[in-house]
Amino acid sequence: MAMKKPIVGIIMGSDSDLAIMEKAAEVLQEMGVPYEMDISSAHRLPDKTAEYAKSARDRGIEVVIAGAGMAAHLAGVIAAHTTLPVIGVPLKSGALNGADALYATVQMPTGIPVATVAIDGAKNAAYLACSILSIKYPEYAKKLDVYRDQTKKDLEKKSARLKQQN
Ligand code: RP5
Repeated sequence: MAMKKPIVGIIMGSDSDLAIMEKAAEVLQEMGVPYEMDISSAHRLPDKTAEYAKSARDRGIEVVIAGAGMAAHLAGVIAAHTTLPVIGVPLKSGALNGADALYATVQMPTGIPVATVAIDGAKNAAYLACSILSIKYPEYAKKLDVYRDQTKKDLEKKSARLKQQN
């Protein structure tokens, strides 16, 4: 997608993570946040992962969203190499259905935090990125307000419909 200079970096451990991580991209697109997307792996591409994280701030990235499954060290390794906010998305894959990725992503040592969302919570990772960015860019605060207002109206409509039926 052609867009302004990216301020959010979406990164994932494998192309098999794309179907879920694309949902973060869709939310950022809706919110008008320029982003970049790439594949790297803490284990299979350790040098690329370190370089990605080390160069992120200088490249203009302000928030990183990192998704990985199983022994999910991607978000943590990125957080080790940058002081930018890193949001981790544990992905459901393998025999343990994402519980392994959740623990690996969330249980970071003091001083190297990863803001971890739910298993497969790529959309919430993007909304959280917008919240972080809204401190600097008021337009994203406005877009989040519009989104939440719409969610509220939709649920009120559903509630009214249910009451009518009963
Ligand atoms: C992790 O292992 C990836 O993030 C992916 O979720 C999982 C499986 O990767 P593939 O074997 O499908 O490449 O590193």
